Amino acid sequence: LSTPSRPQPTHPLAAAPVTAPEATVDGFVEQFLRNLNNGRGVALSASTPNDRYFALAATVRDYLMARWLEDVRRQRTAQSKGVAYLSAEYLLGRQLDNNLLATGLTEIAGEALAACGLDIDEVRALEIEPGLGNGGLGRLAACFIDSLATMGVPNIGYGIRYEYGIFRQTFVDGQQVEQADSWLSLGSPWEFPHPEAAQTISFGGHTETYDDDGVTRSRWIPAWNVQAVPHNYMVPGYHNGRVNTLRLWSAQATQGFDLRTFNSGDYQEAVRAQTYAENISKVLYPEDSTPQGKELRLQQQYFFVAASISDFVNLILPRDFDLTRLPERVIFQLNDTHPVIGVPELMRVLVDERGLEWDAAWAITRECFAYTCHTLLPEALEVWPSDLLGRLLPRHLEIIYRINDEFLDEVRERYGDDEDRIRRMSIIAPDGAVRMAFLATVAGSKVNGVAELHSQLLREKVLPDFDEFFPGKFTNVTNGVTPRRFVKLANPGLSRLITDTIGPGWLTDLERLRELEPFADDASFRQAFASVKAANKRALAKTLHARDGLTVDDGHMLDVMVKRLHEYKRQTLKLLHIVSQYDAIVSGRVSPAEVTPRTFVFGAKAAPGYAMAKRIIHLINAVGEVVNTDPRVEGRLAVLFPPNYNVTLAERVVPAADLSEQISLAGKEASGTGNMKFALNGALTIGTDDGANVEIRQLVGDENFFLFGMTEPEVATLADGGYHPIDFVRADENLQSALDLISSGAFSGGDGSVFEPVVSNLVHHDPFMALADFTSYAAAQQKVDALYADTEAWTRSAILNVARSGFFSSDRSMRDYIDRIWHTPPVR
Ligand code: F58
Repeated sequence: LSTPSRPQPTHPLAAAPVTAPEATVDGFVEQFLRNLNNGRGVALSASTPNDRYFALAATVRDYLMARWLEDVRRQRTAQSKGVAYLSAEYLLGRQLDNNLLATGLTEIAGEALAACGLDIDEVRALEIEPGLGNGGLGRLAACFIDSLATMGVPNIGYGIRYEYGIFRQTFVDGQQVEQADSWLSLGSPWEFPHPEAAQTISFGGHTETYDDDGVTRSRWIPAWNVQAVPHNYMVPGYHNGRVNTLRLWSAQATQGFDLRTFNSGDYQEAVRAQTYAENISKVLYPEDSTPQGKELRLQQQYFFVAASISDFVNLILPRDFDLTRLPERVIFQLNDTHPVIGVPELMRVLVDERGLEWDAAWAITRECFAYTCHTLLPEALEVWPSDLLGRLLPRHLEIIYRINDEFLDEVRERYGDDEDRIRRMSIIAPDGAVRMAFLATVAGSKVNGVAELHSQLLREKVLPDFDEFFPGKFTNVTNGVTPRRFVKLANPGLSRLITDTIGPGWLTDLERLRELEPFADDASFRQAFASVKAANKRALAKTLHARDGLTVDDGHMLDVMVKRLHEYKRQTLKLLHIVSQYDAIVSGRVSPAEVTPRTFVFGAKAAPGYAMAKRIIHLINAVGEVVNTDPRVEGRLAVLFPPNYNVTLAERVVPAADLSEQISLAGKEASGTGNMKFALNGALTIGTDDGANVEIRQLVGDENFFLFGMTEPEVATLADGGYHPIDFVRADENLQSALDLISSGAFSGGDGSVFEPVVSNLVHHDPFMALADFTSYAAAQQKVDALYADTEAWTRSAILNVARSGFFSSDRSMRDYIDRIWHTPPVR
């Protein structure tokens, strides 16, 4: 059948390429007003702030549109390999400023709005950031897609359009209370929904075999399905005219599904079914570091992965594409184990739907996936009970069993009947659960950790059998952060100073920051650098005052710990040190005048079900309340804990910080990425030899980094010999006294029982050895004070941190992925 031919366009405009509005103030004003009038249906004089924000966003979109359409076209016609990044989380942050920056229209937009009698700062303040991620893993995905667009690498990011992102955190009496994050309530100007292009995603049911011309084949007879509606977002490169796509899927009930029930008269049942389907993309799981073994989560994972694979294979590739050549066209990068169900899904598509032989399909699949691991905590490795998998995805479970059988045959061939090893390496655990990290490792062409130390420990401690079995499969790619958002946008003052000093170009070639090194010895540069830092502190003070009514004192060192609240990250270690300093003052051991004035800033969300983490938040707030108001402190110490730490706040806090706290127990933090942002913005790090701290210290130099604590092998030795935290309490009277002060009820109105669970957990268990590292931490903090007292020396170190941190650009991470894992064409 040939499709009936359509009449060809005759109007010259219909055939002309799409063009952008004129990049002038007049052009911008005209487009802005058109969007306000035609897009929002209001006159400027009658517009609300939200109307103006939407019209401004639409205008920026209009400038990007021609490039986007061109890149989408290019991607479809390209013969070369692209990257499909599969991630359950994207912590994007605000879009407006980033997209203005990418187009180079920041100044024009400001002038255009001013010419309309509007203040662009007021308009931009209305944007609600899409918090579609928990923390580092989600933010990393956002940095990576920014870098790929900036480097001109064809990429599509796939994920879930959660209706509710990470919860909004408030404090009530110092305790965390979660509120729903209805980020879409006023609409979302950056997305392009395409309900007409929805994919049908199936679940449940059973499998059966059938005879296909003498060959026995399997097929899946699902029980129910939902629609996956794509929402497209532009991902513009910086000043390069490229725009990639982020495609987030939203779940919608299939019409036929509820209509059947409705026709049979059960309206409520029909609505219930619809709600059930749409729940899939309703809310982001707020767990960090440990996964939730919930059915809905598995539904989410399969939902977005199946939609994404189908999108790529059935829609992006030409219809007649020979799938044996799929590895020449795509690499599916698995952002942790959340998308690993994509492995059996691609097998199902190739074997059941496209009729390929199993072996051929497996060869293709193994080339098309690569897996990034982001953790070292054993409890964080995802497993799915086989009964759950069998109920929700019966065909996938069969496929996983066969993958495992064939893999274990290979293991037997190599090692004989080493049953111990076979049990250790089986994708199916003894209790029948499916170990997703093992499946990813067996299927992936490459497996990478996210910092040198992490990759080493991954090979040696988490997956040693697999490292031995698959030589060359394991590699490292150290994380990075995008300098566009975290230097240029977040720190315009520093960016200007850098450009004035070394010229432009560093923002896409961050190693060029090295050229700043000689200026560390230039007094006038140091002066300029220090005044940028001071201005950033004032800006943060203004933000915190307006946002939360908090006060930041002038002249204080800003000592910052912002990250998810988790015991392994050891916010308690920092808190114990604050308490011990307070204790030293109120007990008269030191006079306030001897204490370096410091403001401690915390930012942290606790997983709603993580009771200990929530108690620690409560304790931080309680300590803050006492320390901040005790006249004996004479204002030398202050503890600030602005609620709801998010990307938007990070962009304010990071450039203002003097000291960056990266104090996890060695061997627990896979990489960290906040650590990189701080170093790039001229904060000095106090940190353990953990994650990417190791590489930061190597690059910036020991003398510009405050190292403390046990190394990973020392941690292992202490654990092996039996760790008794009480021994460390007895050995350090400051520590003992700080713990006693908490136990006495000094921070809980005299009631020592309130924080007893925190204290006793530390003294009796201390699973992350905070007490063992306390003495060393306190000593390192004294060195901090000493250096800070020498302003010139401190500033010199801060400058060297900036100059030597260019390695931590996510552009470099992307180059490493390309060279070591993706083997996509070289970047032009
Ligand atoms: C983080 N993982 C690591 N997981 O903890 C951090 O060291 C690393 O820098 C970062 O990834 C990027 O590589 C992380 O953020 C999660 O948030 C998962 C969310 C879903 C459940 C399991 C944890």
